[in-house]
Amino acid sequence: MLKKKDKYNVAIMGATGAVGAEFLSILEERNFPIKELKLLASEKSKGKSLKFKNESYPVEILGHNSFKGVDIVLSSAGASRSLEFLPSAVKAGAVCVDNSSAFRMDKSVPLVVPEVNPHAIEKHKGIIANPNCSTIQAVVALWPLHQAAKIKRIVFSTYQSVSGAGQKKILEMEKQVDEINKHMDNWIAGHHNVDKFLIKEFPHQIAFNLIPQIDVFLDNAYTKEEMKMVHETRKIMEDDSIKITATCIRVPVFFAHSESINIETEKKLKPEEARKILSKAPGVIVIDDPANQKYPMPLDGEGKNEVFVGRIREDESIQNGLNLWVVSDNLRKGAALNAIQIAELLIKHA
Ligand code: NAP
Ligand code: 3JM
Repeated sequence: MLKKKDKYNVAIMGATGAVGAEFLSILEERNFPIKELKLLASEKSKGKSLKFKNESYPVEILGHNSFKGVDIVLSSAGASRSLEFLPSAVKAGAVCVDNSSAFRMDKSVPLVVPEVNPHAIEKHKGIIANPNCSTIQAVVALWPLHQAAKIKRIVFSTYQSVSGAGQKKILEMEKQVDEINKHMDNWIAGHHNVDKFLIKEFPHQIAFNLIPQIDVFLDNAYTKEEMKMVHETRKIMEDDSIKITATCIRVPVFFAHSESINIETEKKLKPEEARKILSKAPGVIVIDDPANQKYPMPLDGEGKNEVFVGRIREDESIQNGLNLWVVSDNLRKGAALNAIQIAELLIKHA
């Protein structure tokens, strides 16, 4: 349990990563009540320091003894590091908000999106899980519609940016684009493949391509990312009866994930009603003016905190169906911002 204080000792696990950078930027932006800030990463970051509020903070190597005196841990150093180190943080008395998939489906761990199920944090035993980036932006948009018309079935198709896979993947796409730009005069089919040595992080070339695989394949032929969306959505919306299927695609976009979402509802919901509900929903901005070619795009979502929804229209193939297009910055609402909002809820309830 977090004890009420004016300011808190905060540790960031994975501070040097893509999510870590957003943690620092959002903590500063929201003037989070920090007393002491501890930045944790791997051996590789030994000697590095990072800026926070114009001050330089040294990066420390993560260990089981890193958590003495820490009140809140914001963790984004991968699932295996969360499994290994968060129990030590809890033992030391810290409350942890974990960005990885390690504990999300654990029945004793709340999985929280503050706009949807803030009450769930109350039952925490030291760890609160932050959902997957694609799940977060989806449920922020779907929850108000579920409350109005009860969603029976969801079909997710995602278009996920490379930043969702970490800094090395961002750099890999940059290098591949650079390489292809060298041969810009050769705009004929068959000339847009990069050398094999430029493909290390993703299973295939990502520049000027799409990869229909995010995370590993499971026995049911879905990827783990796809099944994360299925299970996490049901847990957050507290409704195991919703039928869900997902296809997750990596696209050559640097920041912000986009999703085409098809829903079937119990009650009829007209597109104009859905638009009205969503325009009042917390954390949502509706951009839906097809006559003027206005709809959300990843470049609009980049660096923003909201979930943008557009292309709201009837699914004419069924009785009660809607299609939506949902865009959000995967490193902000999809990761760091949601985790910080959870920490703010913890403080409010302390
Ligand atoms: P990233 O850019 O690759 O950064 C990884 C971070 O983890 C770095 O700070 C790295 O430190 C640190 N790290 C790696 N191995 C470590 C070790 N053995 N000990 C201590 N620190 C270690 O990845 P990212 O995009 O920031 O994502 C980090 C994690 O956050 C992901 O693996 C995932 O679990 C989670 N994530 C969640 C969401 C979400 O949807 N909620 C979105 C993205 C990521 P060094 O720099 O020292 O190597
Ligand atoms: C997003 O080290 C790991 O296994 C992390 C893999 C990962 C995850 C995850 O499973 O935690 C990379 C990117 C996620 C996530 O949010 O689920």
